[in-house]
Order: sequence, then structure tokens, then C-alpha cells
Amino acid sequence: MMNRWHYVKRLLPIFAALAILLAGCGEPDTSTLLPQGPVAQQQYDLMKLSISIMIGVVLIVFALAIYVLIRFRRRPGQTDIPVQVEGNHKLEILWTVIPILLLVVLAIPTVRTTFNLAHDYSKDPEAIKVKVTAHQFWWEFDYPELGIKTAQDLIIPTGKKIHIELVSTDVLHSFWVPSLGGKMDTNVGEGNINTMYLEAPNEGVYRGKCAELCGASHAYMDFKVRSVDEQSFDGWVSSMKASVALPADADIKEVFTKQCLSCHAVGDQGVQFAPNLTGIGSRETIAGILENNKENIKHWIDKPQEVKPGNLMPEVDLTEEELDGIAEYLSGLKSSIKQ
Ligand code: HEC
Ligand SMILES: [Cu+2]
Repeated sequence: MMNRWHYVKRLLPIFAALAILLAGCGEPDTSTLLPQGPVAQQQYDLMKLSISIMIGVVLIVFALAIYVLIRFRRRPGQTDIPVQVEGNHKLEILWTVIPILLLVVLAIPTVRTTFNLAHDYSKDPEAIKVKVTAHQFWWEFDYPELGIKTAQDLIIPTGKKIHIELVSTDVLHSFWVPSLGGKMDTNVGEGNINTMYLEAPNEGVYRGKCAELCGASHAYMDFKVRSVDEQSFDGWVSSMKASVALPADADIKEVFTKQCLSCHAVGDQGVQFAPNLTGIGSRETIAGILENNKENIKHWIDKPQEVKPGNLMPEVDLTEEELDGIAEYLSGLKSSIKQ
């Protein structure tokens, strides 16, 4: 008795640690277990079905095994070998047919859901089309029918189907918004486009992740889906299309145009190699991971490699004044969506 308690005492901290670990799986903006849209809901329903079947099988098999262990145990004084049974047609058919039936019960909804989720909304005039391009280590969101491009925060209207085309410019990444649906790989090459759809009935922010090890800063390749009502969405689209003024200060303007617009774009100026900076002042984050404030914008521009090792933004030589002026300008580039 003493001995057994000793073991329990040793195991308790392990169970406590596991409980704490599992308690982390409960945020509605990141959890597959708290689905926030019909795609995630269908995936969750499948998980529940297969886990229920598994639990049922485990319980029945364990109950039978425990019954047999106790019922047919060796009794005191028993020395003879029990009757040896070899083969029993009825039992063998029974334990072959039951798993087949269970697999059928599992297969029908799985196949049906798989086909449902593969539904193609690319021709649906009501659906919003988004081309998602994964880059080391950021996400580009292009709305070809609306003529706008953005990065890091995918803005969508509530209740609409979002038809998503996925590609990558460098290596394999994977697009995953746990509470809305996914995950789906992004392949290299236009001939190799994966498609999927998402839908968020409620307004909210849903965190997304790159789910495929893609390089040094893979763990920082975060993004967000933000669903807003349709009117706010339309307002956001027009604010993203409005023309954007360059920095008012002539020196800052020159540095910004030379050093930054060689990769970035604001409004219709610049190059689309790096994240489009239109509306960056209203984004939740800088580079997908830093809280959006002027200090962090400065920190990013000054030392991007410190924040995301291996990313493709070089450290640009700027004076403190230029750095400050550019950060000030960028935090003032607002879209109509507030944080
Ligand atoms: C050689 C191309 C290049 C140049 C030049 C460049 N950047 Fe970048 N920039 C990038 C890339 C690539 C990223 C995305 C990095 C990542 O998140 O992996 C980026 C990200 C950013 C971001 C974060 C964007 C977001 O969506 O959150 C800001 C802000 C930024 N750059 C500002 C600047 C400023 C200001 C300058 C000029 C001083 C500049 N960049 C010059 C390539 C460049
Ligand atoms: Cu990635």
C-alpha cells in the first residue's frame, strides 16, 4: 500500500503539468476545438465523431479484457492447463464485421465533408476572392476583383464565402486559421494552386499561423483574419484604394522613396516586392508579430533581422531623424478599420 502511494505521488506532477498544458487549448481565436465558422465546425464535427467511436471501442475492449482477466484467472491450487480453444467462426466473423461497420460509419461523413469543403466558389459572384501568397516570412493578400493588396491582416466581410487561392513565392508554407478552417499548403508555381474557402459568421479577429516549417523565422510567420460587417468592409476597400500622400517633409520623402519604395508600395506608388504598406497604421501588428506602435515600427525598420532572423528586409542605414520621421509617417497611414 505504501509503495503504491509512492508511485501516485511521483505521477501527480506529470498529470498536473499535462492539465496545465491542455488548458492552453481554449482560446476562441486560435482553437480548432472552439470553431468560429462553418468550415471549422464541419472539421470539428468529424473529429468528435471519430473520437467518440474510438472511445467506444476502447471502453468495450478494455471491459472485455478486464472481465476475462478476472473471470479466468488462475485459482489457488489449480495446476492443470485450461482447455485450449482454437478458432471460433462466430466470434471471428463478429470481430471482423464490427470494425468494417465502424469504418463505414466513419467513412460516409468524412467523404461527404471532404467534398463539401472542396466546393469551388471561384465563380460565385457573391463570394469574395482572395489570392494568398506566402513569402518567407509574411503573408500577402490580393483581392483581384477589388484591386487592392494588403499584408498580415486578412480583412473579410462577415457571412460571405471567401474563396481563397494559395501560392508561395519561395518554399512550401501552409495556411492555417485554426478557429475558421484550413490548413492548406501553399505550393510554388502558378500551375500548382490550392484552393479552399472560409466563412466567419461573427465579427472578430482570428489568429492564423504558417503550419509548415519554412525557415529560420517560421515560428514568427503569423497573420490574422479580421471579419467586419459588410458596410465596414466596403468602407475599408475604398480607404485602401484612396490615393496616399508621401511624407510631407522633403528629406523624409526622399529617403522613404529611395530606400523603402524600392521594395514596398503605398497607394499606387512603389514596388510590390514586399508588404504593401497602405493602411499599415491601422493594422494589429507590424510584420505580423510586433504590437503596432511607433516604437515597434522604429525597432522593426532599424533591426528587422533582430525581430525575424533571415527575413528579406535589409537593415537600411538611416539617421535617428529619418527613422523617426518615417515611423511617424507610417503610423499615420490609416485605413478605415480601427484596431
Ligand atoms: C530589399 C527590399 C526592402 C527594402 C529596401 C525595405 N524593405 Fe521593408 N520589408 C521587406 C520585406 C521582405 C518585408 C517582410 C518581412 C517579413 O515579415 O518577413 C518588409 C517588412 C516591412 C514592414 C512590416 C510590414 C507589415 O506588413 O507589417 C515595414 C513597416 C517595413 N518593411 C518598412 C520599411 C521601410 C520604412 C523601409 C525603408 C527604410 C523598408 N521597409 C525597406 C523588404 C524591404
Ligand atoms: Cu511559412
